[in-house]
Amino acid sequence: RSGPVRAGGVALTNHLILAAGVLGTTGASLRRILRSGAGGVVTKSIGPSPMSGHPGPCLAVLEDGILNAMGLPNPSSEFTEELGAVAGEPVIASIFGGSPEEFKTVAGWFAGKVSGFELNLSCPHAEGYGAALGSDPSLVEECTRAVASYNLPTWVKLTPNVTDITIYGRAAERGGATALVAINTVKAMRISPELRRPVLGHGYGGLSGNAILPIAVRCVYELYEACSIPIIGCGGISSARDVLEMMMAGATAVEIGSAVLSDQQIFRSIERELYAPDGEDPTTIVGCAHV
Ligand code: RRO
Repeated sequence: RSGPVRAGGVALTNHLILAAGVLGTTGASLRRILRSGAGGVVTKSIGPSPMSGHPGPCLAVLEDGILNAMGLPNPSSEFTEELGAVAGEPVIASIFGGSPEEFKTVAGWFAGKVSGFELNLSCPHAEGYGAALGSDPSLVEECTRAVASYNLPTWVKLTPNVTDITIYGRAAERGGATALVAINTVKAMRISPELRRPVLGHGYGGLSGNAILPIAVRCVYELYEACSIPIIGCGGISSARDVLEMMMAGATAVEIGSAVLSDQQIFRSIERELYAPDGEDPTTIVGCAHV
């Protein structure tokens, strides 16, 4: 089955969403992922002015995950031109800024063109953006309030790189968030002994993929216990079993990122397994998520 699903005010065609940053830089790639079985898609994060990203290498494939320090590369307001290709589809704009005012400006470019917003308050390697704001509860609340003023679905993506993620979940909830997304990447580093330097040009970066699934499940569970808005689980999901695990932790829907890079048909295969004709609806099996 892939019927209508609601998550944090957004109407999706199933519970499986493309995570921000992965293949979300053009309208054509977003449309291709929607056609390949995704119930919704999140764009690459867009900010107040164009950025070219950090010096390379920006991405390293590890045994159990991916380490990146892309550096928020994005074309800023010009990206809205890509949205014609996915008009009327479940598209969520990932946005970032350095202040509540900048968040509001960027959200304004997308209002009326997307199904909702996902505030990126969680990039681990973005000076002045991302987790720099997302680890200050009052800034989380103010940025959320600025974007929620458009009265569109407003999801807030949280960083795991804090001692108590529930403080930030509750701050976003106070600011008017309609859902929490947990988690962004885990701050991490690898060094090449042969090259005698970090594998990434930036030094440290953000870890995604299978290695971070247990951290993401723990964060979703803690947020589910502490907050009353829906939670979108994100981090290391690559199978229908992982989706069910996230739902048992309290997720209403899930986002899939790294796994899409090695298998562009992953949405279709997870969808087939999750909604097998002889299987039960996963939400009724789990039956615990906030709606
Ligand atoms: O572009 C990036 O370097 C990046 C972002 Br905006 C983010 O939110 N998380 C991440 O791991 N990388």
